[in-house]
Amino acid sequence: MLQAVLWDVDGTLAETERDGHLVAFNRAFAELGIPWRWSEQRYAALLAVTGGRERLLHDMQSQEHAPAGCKARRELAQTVHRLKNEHYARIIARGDLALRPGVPELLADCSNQGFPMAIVTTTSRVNVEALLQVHLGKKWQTQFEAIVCAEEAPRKKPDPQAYVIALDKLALRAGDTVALEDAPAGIAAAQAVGVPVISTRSHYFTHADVTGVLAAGPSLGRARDWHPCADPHATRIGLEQIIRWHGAGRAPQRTISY
Ligand code: XBP
Repeated sequence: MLQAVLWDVDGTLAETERDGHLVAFNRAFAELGIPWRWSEQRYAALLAVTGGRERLLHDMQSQEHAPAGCKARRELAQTVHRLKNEHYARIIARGDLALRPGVPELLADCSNQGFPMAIVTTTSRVNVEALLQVHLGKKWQTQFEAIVCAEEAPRKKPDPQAYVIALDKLALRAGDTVALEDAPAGIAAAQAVGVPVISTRSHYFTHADVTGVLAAGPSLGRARDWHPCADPHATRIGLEQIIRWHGAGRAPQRTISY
C-alpha cells in the first residue's frame, strides 16, 4: 500500500535545469570572464552527467582554455559552481522559476491529508532550500518526513544511494513508496532499489526512455496524455490518481541491497 510520495527536485518540481541552472552557469562564466557559454543543446547533452561540479569537469575535457591539471580543474569547477548556485538563488528569489503545473496542488493534497512526502535529490541542499523556501515558505522542511540531498548522497543518480537513504529514514519498504521523476538517471536510481516511478516528463526529457514506470505523462497539471490513462474526469494528477496507479502496478520483482 502506498505510504509516501518521494519527490525528485530538478525537472520534476520545476524546470530548474532550463530556467535555473543553465542560465546561472552562463552568468557565472561571464562573471568570471571565462569565454564559455552553454547553449540549450549543449546543456541537453551535458545533462547525461549528474551533479553541477561533475558536469563542469566533464565539459572541461573538451573546452579550449580549460586548465591543464586535475587540481586546477577541480578548483575552477568549485569556484564556478559556488557562483552558479548564487546566481541560481537570485533567479528564484526574483520569482523567475515557478513550480511546474500541478506540483503545488499535489504537494497540497499530500500536506492536507497528512500523507508523508520526502525529497530525494542529488542536487546541493542550498539549491533545494532556495527553491522550496520561496515556494513553500520558511518552514518548508516541516512538510517532508525526509530530505535527502547531495550532501547525504554524494553518489549522484543513477546511483540509488539517495533512495536507499530516504527509505531508511522513512523506515518504509520500496514498494510502499512512489517516486516522481523526470529523467532517466532518476528513474534508474529509484528502480534499482525497487521504488515504483511515475514520470512527469520535463523539457529536456520529453522523449526519454521511461521503460518500467507505473505511468508517464507531460505534466501533473493535466490529466490528458498520460499512459496509462488517468481518470477522464480529472483535470490534473492528484494524490488519488497516484494511489490508483500505484495500486494497479505490479509489485516490484526485486529489491537490491546497496
Ligand atoms: C539534478 C542534477 C543536479 C543539478 C545541478 O539531480 O543533476 O546536478 O543539475 O545541481 P536530481 P548542483 O535529479 O537528483 O535532482 O549544481 O547542486 O549539483
